[in-house]
Amino acid sequence: MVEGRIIKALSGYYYVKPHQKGQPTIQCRARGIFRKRETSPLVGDFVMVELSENGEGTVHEILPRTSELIRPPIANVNLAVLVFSLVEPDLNLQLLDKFLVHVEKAGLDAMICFSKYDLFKNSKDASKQAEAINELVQYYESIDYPVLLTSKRTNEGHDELLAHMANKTSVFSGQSGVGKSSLLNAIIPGLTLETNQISSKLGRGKHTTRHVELLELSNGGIVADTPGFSQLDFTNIEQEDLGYYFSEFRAYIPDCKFRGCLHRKEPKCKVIEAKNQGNILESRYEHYLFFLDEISQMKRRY
Ligand SMILES: Nc1nc2c(ncn2[C@@H]2O[C@H](COP(=O)(O)OP(=O)(O)OP(=O)(O)O)[C@@H](O)[C@H]2O)c(=O)[nH]1
Ligand SMILES: [Mg+2]
Ligand SMILES: [Zn+2]
Repeated sequence: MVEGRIIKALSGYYYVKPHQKGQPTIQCRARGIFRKRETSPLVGDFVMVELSENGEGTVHEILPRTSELIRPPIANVNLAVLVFSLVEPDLNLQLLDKFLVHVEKAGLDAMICFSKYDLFKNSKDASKQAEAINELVQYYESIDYPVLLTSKRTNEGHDELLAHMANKTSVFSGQSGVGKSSLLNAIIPGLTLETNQISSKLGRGKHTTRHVELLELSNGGIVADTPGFSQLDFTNIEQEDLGYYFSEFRAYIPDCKFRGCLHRKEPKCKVIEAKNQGNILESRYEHYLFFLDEISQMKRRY
């Protein structure tokens, strides 16, 4: 048996890089038993591989995971880098807050890259919006999510981004077309991931990246490029728990008058008070209410 890490999954094959230096990557199938147990190997998994005579292998065992994300599908990452473009496609704060809920639930650290900063600065209402963007950066930083303004053109934010990813496994996630692969190409010398213009008619990306793949950084970090997506649901989150995944709500929740307070209209709700006093960002609170409804509607459907 060879021990290694799945660095790529594509068309039913898993590509395993052995831990032992200098050994070539092994193309593997998974054992049928995984399907029956309803777990399947994920990129990022540490696995035991059985070699067959033709040089291919079989993923025999998945070693215990330290973390796991369903979207994008990946295991054993420490840091989620949420890439959200300021323009083209337009900044989608609701999706950003949704990602953050999932990342909190999975117990990962998160940071935010507001990408295409060069395009934003050249856009016609940049001066009008600069203040709003600045406030967003400060707010998310204040709740412990580092924020960078990045551009593949000007290299802004690249050194800081690399520093955050040193000696960790990170995953780039965000909608199609926000520039995940472009940013990776810009920060990793020699890398040529495929990228594609966004559709001018629809204003969104064309789902260029189709698989998850781990890439090595020269600072001991490993980073995954992933396919963009915009659908993300809450199948595994209860209404009562949602507030805890909004990290800045946590400090207020124990002081709400009612146990099980959903911070909707309840009297003496400390979360609502904090929002009214300007300590919780209005858009974060609105997204919280929106997600609460989404969860209750999903429950009714099942
Ligand atoms: N001006 C400018 N264009 C950018 C920047 N980053 C990405 N782009 C462009 O945006 C388009 C989409 O970039 P991709 O890197 O393919 O986006 P992606 O997030 O990997 O998209 P998927 O693989 O579909 O999820 C390409 O045409 C890029 O050249 C940037 O910082 N500035
Ligand atoms: Mg891509
Ligand atoms: Zn409350």
